[in-house]
Amino acid sequence: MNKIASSELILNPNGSVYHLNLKPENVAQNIIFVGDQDRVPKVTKYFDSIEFETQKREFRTITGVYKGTRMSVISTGIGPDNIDIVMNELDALVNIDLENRTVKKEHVQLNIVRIGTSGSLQKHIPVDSFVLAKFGLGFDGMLHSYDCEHILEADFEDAFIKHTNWSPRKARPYIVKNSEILEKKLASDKVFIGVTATAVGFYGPQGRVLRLALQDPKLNSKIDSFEFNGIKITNLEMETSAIYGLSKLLGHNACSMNAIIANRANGTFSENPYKPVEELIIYTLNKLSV
Ligand code: R1P
Repeated sequence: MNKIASSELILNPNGSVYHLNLKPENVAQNIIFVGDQDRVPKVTKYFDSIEFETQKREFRTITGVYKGTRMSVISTGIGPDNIDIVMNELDALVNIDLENRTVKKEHVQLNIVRIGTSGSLQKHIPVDSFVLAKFGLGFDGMLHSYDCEHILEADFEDAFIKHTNWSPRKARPYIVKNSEILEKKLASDKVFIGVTATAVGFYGPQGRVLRLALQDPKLNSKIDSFEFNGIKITNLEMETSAIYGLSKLLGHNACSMNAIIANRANGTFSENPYKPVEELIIYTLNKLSV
């Protein structure tokens, strides 16, 4: 078996993985990702018991038990570049023997659910509602660093590229499906099911203009009007496509839930953005523990 060099899989002196600061025994099989490190205790305050807590940079983890289910809540910070770190290190914790630096024979499959915040792109999806992503649509290009074509929805991508006249100077948009098992657990009539687009920045990459002109000022309205087999793009944030792509490649289940705090189509922002996030936390925890 090939050993993974210490320059490739970096461990801290106590044997924990480099950025997440975690050892294998510190993580549960059920994982909740949040963006904001301060959102981690907002989830775990509902836990019956807490067994472990750590933080390094923006990566904060609390592991405990909610209604009999062991869960780890991990903050990913902002953006797909961070997701690359979190997903690879998390997978290493369960699927690589860190002492021998070899891939384990038995594959462990994680269940990963994001509880995030996002902007709606459709007028009919209002602020304070929830969106579950059936697909992640990545504008970030991160996934293209991996051998990934076999997991992508090529026809869907081609139609999107054609509809938006996507600039070849930007990374090719990629589309990855969620885990149907997790979607079944998390869906209800309280949740819009849609396509979550993931941008690689907050301002220009999401069509926001402060002082800089955009490469394509009409991009957001082209995204709004795009439809493929009756499916529309519902919302925009900065992590879902990267989570879906790496989860699929690494053999994990993933589903992304977002509280809509802004509506980009009608220019509204939630009067109290903490409220839908709190409600989404409670909703998701209860669905996951059934
Ligand atoms: C931008 O403000 C951040 O908020 C959204 C975006 O995806 C990005 O991470 O999600 P979180 O609230 O989960 O961080």
